[in-house]
Order: sequence, then C-alpha cells, then structure tokens
Amino acid sequence: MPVLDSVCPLDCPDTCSLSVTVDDGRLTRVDGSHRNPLTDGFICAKVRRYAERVYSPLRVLHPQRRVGAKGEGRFERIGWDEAIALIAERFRAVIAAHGAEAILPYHYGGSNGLLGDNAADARFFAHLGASELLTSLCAMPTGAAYRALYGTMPGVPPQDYALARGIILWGVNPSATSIHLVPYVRAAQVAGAFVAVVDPRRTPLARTADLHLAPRPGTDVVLALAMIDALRRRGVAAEACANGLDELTRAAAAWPVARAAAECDVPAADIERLVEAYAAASPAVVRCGWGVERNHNGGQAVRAILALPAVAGKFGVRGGGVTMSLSRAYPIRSERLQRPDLAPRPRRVLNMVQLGRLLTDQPPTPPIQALYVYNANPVAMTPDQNRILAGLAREDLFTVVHEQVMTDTARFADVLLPATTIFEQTELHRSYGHYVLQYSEPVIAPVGESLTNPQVFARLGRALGFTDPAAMAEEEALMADALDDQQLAVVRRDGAVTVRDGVIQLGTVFPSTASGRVELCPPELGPVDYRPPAGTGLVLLSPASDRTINSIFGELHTRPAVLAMHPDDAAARGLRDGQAVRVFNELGEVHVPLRLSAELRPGLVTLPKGLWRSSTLNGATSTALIPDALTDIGGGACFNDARVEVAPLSRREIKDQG
Ligand SMILES: Nc1nc2c(c(=O)[nH]1)N[C@H]1C(S)=C(S)[C@@H](COP(=O)(O)OP(=O)(O)OC[C@H]3O[C@@H](n4cnc5c(=O)[nH]c(N)nc54)[C@H](O)[C@@H]3O)O[C@H]1N2
Ligand SMILES: Nc1nc2c(c(=O)[nH]1)N[C@H]1C(S)=C(S)[C@@H](COP(=O)(O)OP(=O)(O)OC[C@H]3O[C@@H](n4cnc5c(=O)[nH]c(N)nc54)[C@H](O)[C@@H]3O)O[C@H]1N2
Ligand code: SF4
Ligand SMILES: [Mo]
Repeated sequence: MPVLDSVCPLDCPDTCSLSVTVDDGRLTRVDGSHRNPLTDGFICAKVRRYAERVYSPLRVLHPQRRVGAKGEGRFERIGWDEAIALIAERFRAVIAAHGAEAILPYHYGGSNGLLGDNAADARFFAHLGASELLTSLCAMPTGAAYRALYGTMPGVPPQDYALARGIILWGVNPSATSIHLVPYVRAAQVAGAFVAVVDPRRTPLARTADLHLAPRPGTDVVLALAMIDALRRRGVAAEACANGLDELTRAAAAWPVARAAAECDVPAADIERLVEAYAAASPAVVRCGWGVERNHNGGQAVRAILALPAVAGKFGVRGGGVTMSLSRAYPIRSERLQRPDLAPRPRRVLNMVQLGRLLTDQPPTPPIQALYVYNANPVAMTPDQNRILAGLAREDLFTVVHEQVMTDTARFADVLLPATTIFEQTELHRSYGHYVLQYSEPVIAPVGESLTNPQVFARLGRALGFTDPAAMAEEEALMADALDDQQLAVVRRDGAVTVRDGVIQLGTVFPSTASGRVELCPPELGPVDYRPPAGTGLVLLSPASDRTINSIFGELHTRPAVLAMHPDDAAARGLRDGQAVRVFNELGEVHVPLRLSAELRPGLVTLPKGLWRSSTLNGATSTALIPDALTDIGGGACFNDARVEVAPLSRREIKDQG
C-alpha cells in the first residue's frame, strides 16, 4: 500500500508533516512523518481520525441548491455549471441593484495553506470590487501589538525552549493547542528551568509548573505592568536598543505589586517570585498565547507582556526573548500573491466579528445582499450566534457556502459547493509555530465533485466575464507568485525546508520597525491603558479543546459538551455535578450538563470552543453568549469577556428537548 507525504493544514501552530496510507485510491491511515524536524513523526489524536472526516456521511459531495427553508438543510443536487451560473446571475443582479460592495466574502482561513486563502479568493473579490473582510476572529490584537513593538522580527522557535532557564507560558495551553512545544518545556524543566504559567485555569502545564498565577481574566495588563515596575525598581538593565522605556516605566509605576495583586486577585508574593525568577534566569523566554487577547483589555495586555524581555534585558542569547506568531517571518511575496492592485477602486472593510449585526439590525450602506462563505464556519465560531442565525435566515440574502462537510453554517446556504480537503489538493504551508515551509500534493482524487478554492474562483471569474488571467489564477500560477523560483523548486523537491535557523533575537535577527529598535510605546497602540472588567455574573471562557480544532472534527463528537464550574460557585447556586443547566445572559442561552472542576478559579465557567450545535441540549453554543464587542487594539473578538448566569434546567425543559 502506498505511503505518501502530506501536511496538516489545520489552524494549529505545529503544521505537522504527515505520512498517509492510501489503499486502492482510498485514504486509510493518517500518521506523522519525519519531514518536519519539529513534529518528527508524532501527531495529535484528532488528525489520526482525519479519514473519518474525508469520508464522513456529512461530506458535501456535489453542488446543491436549497429546496427547503433557510437553515433547514434540504438541498437538491445540481451540476457545477448550473451552480456557477446561478451564483454569477445573482451576483450580477446584486451588483446592478446595490453595487459590488453589497457582496461580502466571509472567510478566516486558519485551516488553509497559502494557496487556499487570501490568494485566488483575494484576487477574485478585489477584481469584483466586493467588500473586504477584516479577518479579525483571532490574532488581531496579538499581531498588532507584536508588529508595533518588533515588526516582523522572528520569535524564539519551540526547539530553543529546551535551552531556556526560565519560561513563562502566558495565556497559552500547549498541552492542547501546540503539543510539540511541550517536550521542549519538559526538557528545560529537567535541566532545572523555572516554569511559570499565567492562566485563570489550572492547565496541564500549570499543574507541573514551579509557579501558577491565576489572575482574574482581563487583568493581565496590570500583572505585566507590575512586573515591569518591579523589574525597574530592582534596577534590572533593559535592552539598550528600546525606545519608549521611560514612558512605559511611568505607566507601570501606577501598579506597584501590592495594588496589582489586589486587582488581579493573585498573591503579591507570587508576583514577587515571578519577577525574581524571571530576572535571574538566562536564557528566559515568554510564550504569549491567544487566550489573553480575547477581552476588552486584550491588546494592552499583550503589548505589556511582549515588552517584558526588552525591559528585563532578555534578548541576545539563544532561547531568550519572546514567541508570538511566527508566520510573518516567512519569505512570502504577499502582494504578488494577493494582488490588491486588481481592485478597480478602494473598497470598504467590514469586521468579521460583527457579522450578526451587519446582516441584521445595523446594516452597512449598501446592505449585504450576497454572502460567500468559505474557509469559515460563522454559526459555530463567530460571536453573537443568535444574530448570525437571524441574518442567515433573511429571505433577501443570497448565501453561497463552499464547504467540506455539512456544517451548521452550510445548512443555511442557498447554493452549497463541495470543497476538497488537503488530501485532494496542492498546497504550500507556512506555520505560525515554527520555521518549516512545506509543500503537499494530492494523495487521493477529489472526493465527490469537490473543487479547490482557486478552481471555483476561476470558474466564477469566467462566468462573470473576467478577462485578466491574474484574477482567475489557479494553484501553479499562485505558487509561482508566492515564492521565488529557487525557493519554490527546493520546497517542491524536498517537501519541507527550514527558512530560519539560529534565531537569536537582537543577536541574529532584529526588529523591523521604522526605527530598527524595539518600540515599547509606539503611537499606533495608544497610551498604556487598563479598563477594569465590568459586568456581573460568572466570566465565561471558551478555550480550545483537544477534541476539535476550531469547529473541525466537532462532527465526530456526539456526546453533549459540558459546562465546567468551580464547586464553590455550584454550591452557591445549589447545583450538582452532572445535572443539566441553563447558561444564559441577555444574548442567549445554552443548555448543557454541568461538570464541577477545581481546576478553574471561582467566578469562572468554561464551555469548549468550536462546538457544533448538535453538541448541546438546545442547539446553541458558547458563541450564543458572546457579545460582538471589539478588543481595545486590532478590532478583535472578545470571546473570553462574556458574563453569564447558570441555573438548573427544569424537568420540563429537559423533557421538551428530548
Ligand atoms: N487542539 C486544538 N489546538 C488548537 C486549536 C483548537 O481549537 N484545538 N486552535 C488553534 C488556534 S486557532 C489558536 S488561535 C491557538 C490558540 O492557542 P491558545 O492560546 O493556547 O488557546 P486558548 O485556549 O485560546 O487560550 C489559552 C489559555 O488562555 C487562558 N485565558 C483565557 N482568558 C485569559 C486571560 O484573561 N488571561 C490569561 N492569562 N489567560 C487567559 C485560557 O484559560 C486558556 O487556557 O490554538 C490552536 N491550536
Ligand atoms: N467561543 C469561541 N469561539 C471562537 C474562539 C474562542 O476562543 N472561543 N476563537 C476563535 C479562533 S482562535 C479562531 S482561529 C476562529 C476560527 O473560526 P473559523 O475559521 O470560522 O473556524 P473553523 O472551524 O476552522 O472553520 C473553517 C471551515 O473551513 C472549512 N474548510 C477547510 N478547508 C477548506 C477549503 O480548502 N475550502 C473551503 N471552501 N473550506 C474549507 C472547514 O471545513 C471548516 O468548516 O474561531 C474563533 N471562535
Ligand atoms: S492539528 Fe496540530 S498537532 Fe495535530 S496534526 Fe495538525 S499540526 Fe499536528
Ligand atoms: Mo485562532
């Protein structure tokens, strides 16, 4: 049986190289390979089950047209030509009546390689003159803060964590979200490194860390400023090549340790210990995750956390410094790939976080009349689920969904198109957690009549009368634009190539800010700011789980999800472990069984990110409770800023839900 190479495209920092078995044209096994030296043969349990998704009974096999009510999920099979003609006809009508900006592409693309998102699609919608989407569901605040402080300076790669003598894991849970970092953290620990975890939950690494700080969610900026103040008071030498140190120091002076401890609700002695250990350790590295950014102080928190290594003088040694996303450190020719110049005129930009309000009570002008969803599952993943459902139910909205499986969003399509999986297409892969550029080819024929994203946009372009070949480019042409010839040849030959080696921040790599220095108080981030968390009730977090990656593989889990709650909070409400509860606020309600967990701070509850509607008792998931408010920096989503109450579900309600 042939064993072939592939690459995991999912929205995970690890981007593992895969070794897949194909039996008589059918994918039978997915395992790790050694091509990518970081992931080196081991992969997560989720992706071992990938074949179940490829051949899922939910797989979208053919183009289809809606025959039932919106959202009902009843479709009839049509041919590709008919589907493309239908879409072109409706797009033409929308353009004639409202202008091309009444068409909104909706995509995130976390689980896509370089060719599947923000490539052919970007060209197509630019040329059409459609609205542009701010892809802000994730990593906007962290990205904006990192860019402002450091530009595109490469971060510390996972392997170098083994060299560190001090590691701070801040709002990140690698045991679920980037499993290949964990062995390097463990190796450092064995060699005597001090490991601290800052997370309101006791994550697996928090359990074995030297120190676990569990701040009140949304107060991290205060904690980081207190560390900065304490480091300055100790006279720790900051990096010489940093601008804005005085301004940052002045802002931090408002947060002496005792005051910060009260605000964050952590012991002052723990902050002192963290400062002492961090100041003493070399190399010392901070891994900032994405949990921190998802609240109204998220951007400010990240900017303060990212400043720590500059304030404490931690650069200049291998394994010392900071890691955020690493994806900007790749030599990709983004403009050539995306071709923004194909747009006939400047286009408005709409924020994807606010899809619900944009489709319903706060429409832009012109209103959105056509929505093209690909590489995204907004019913499951975007804040304010109920408003999104109301928007998708609009009779006057024309919705196209290009999907691999019948997601909760796909059910609302007027025209549903079948998409290939990674095993059926050619892709180039960068990563946001390491520096290995990879290439993969199809290992099986397209399942059903599925097509890749570039293939569909090329067909649509032709149907709409496009004449510029650049606006209808498919994989080969896109690849040639994305990379220079030599790089492309090497990665196609070898499958994997390390694009950065020997990263030493401020040693071999440097900030690419305008000044070439670290900018601790760049004007684009505004003044250092903190707004105390407001609102009453329990804070709802919806962290990543090890069972799904965003909503992908959610279809494989049919048991109901649970709400986790601290035993004290349950006792205060007279709730018992295992009982069905109603989690609610002014936006909606979710019915799930309760699980008591001492791993959470009191005052917190959690629901997993990425649930399908079938995973709860009432068909609503965490996003039904999450407001579409924007973060302080970057216009990101406040997933971890919802306030909820929890009450028992009455017998009658349970019965009604079968
Ligand atoms: N298995 C799996 N892996 C994934 C994903 C997945 O869905 N499943 N998703 C992928 C994607 S898209 C991303 S962006 C990354 C995310 O990777 P991570 O950032 O590791 O994941 P999160 O679960 O969003 O957040 C991490 C931690 O932040 C904590 N947290 C929440 N609020 C706060 C706060 O205010 N302060 C602090 N200090 N901590 C807080 C949460 O308790 C959580 O443990 O993971 C990727 N990897
Ligand atoms: N409650 C809560 N929600 C969250 C978060 C949270 O912390 N809490 N965090 C969020 C984060 S970190 C992120 S990154 C976003 C992710 O939000 P989304 O990107 O909307 O989530 P995914 O589940 O990854 O959806 C991607 C979809 O694209 C489809 N797809 C994959 N490849 C292709 C392809 O080649 N072509 C086409 N046409 N389709 C394809 C997949 O089948 C999948 O259904 O969600 C955010 N949502
Ligand atoms: S989801 Fe992450 S850990 Fe799992 S196979 Fe893909 S890249 Fe590797
Ligand atoms: Mo994400």
